[in-house]
Amino acid sequence: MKTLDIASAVIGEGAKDGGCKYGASALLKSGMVQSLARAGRSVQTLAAVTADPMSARDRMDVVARFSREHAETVLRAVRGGRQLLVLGGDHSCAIGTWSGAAQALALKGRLGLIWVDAHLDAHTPQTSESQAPHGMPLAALLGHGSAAFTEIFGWSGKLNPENVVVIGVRSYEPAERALLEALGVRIIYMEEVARRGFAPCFAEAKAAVTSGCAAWGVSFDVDGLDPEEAPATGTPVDNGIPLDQAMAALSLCRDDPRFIALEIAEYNPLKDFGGKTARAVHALAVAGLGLGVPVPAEDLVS
Ligand code: HAR
Ligand code: MN
Ligand code: MN
Ligand code: MN
Repeated sequence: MKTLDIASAVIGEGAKDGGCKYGASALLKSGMVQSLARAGRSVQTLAAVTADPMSARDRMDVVARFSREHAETVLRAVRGGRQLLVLGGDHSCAIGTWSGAAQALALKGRLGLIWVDAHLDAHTPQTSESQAPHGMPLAALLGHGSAAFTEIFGWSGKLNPENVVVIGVRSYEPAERALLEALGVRIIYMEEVARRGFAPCFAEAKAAVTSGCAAWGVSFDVDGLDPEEAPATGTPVDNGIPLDQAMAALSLCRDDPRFIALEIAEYNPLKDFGGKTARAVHALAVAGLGLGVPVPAEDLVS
């Protein structure tokens, strides 16, 4: 079994409410390494990459600089043959995560990605009303938006539309839907998840993103989950994915040597009264990356 590296993406500057900046350190403090170790993984914690404070420069620049540095960390881990857990951070961290992963694969082949989220995250600076960078990472990875986001490592289009599936969506603006539809990205809206169950949708997504790809990963925005089970997130949206279904689905990542990284973003510990959402995040990580029987959320983190 590969060693598991944990990369801390210490960034909240991509969101209006910067509380996600403290997500990674809070998850480590609540025993993420121990949760994964108990699930049979040998874990190595990488030096955290931290975004510059906003006072220094403009929001887009902060995210661009952070993304380049975080992408290098991910590149080294994947090239070194390690599997990765990326702890956000607001979801703009995905720009660096998957740029680094795509660069690591380079000539080996394409990268597939399942994007679990209540949102589409497919804005460009031209279409975003909020101008919030965490609403832009998926567009950037597909080659659309600010060059500072799309051109990391000097090339654009880190993801191919046919190898991306977005699941759990229930809040978006028309322009981002139009972009993804024009590109042909498969979007599984929450109503379809509610009808079919999350695990069958995830299995379909896995088949799509792994076909013809050298490796694949999952970017999991905590707000994809139902806010009753995971309230501590920047922008909660009602009627989300049940935690038990998310755990069952993520266990489909296990034992696939091509599964290179799980990213969990948008956890805001400043809203996590009682640690309920931390428990949910631990459960997701163990479900996706652990060995043996998946551990119920209640048994993780005291
Ligand atoms: N679509 C909205 C915007 O662009 C909100 C998206 C950002 N929120 C997230 N991303 N949590 O998943 O402002
Ligand atoms: Mn998101
Ligand atoms: Mn979201
Ligand atoms: Mn509900």
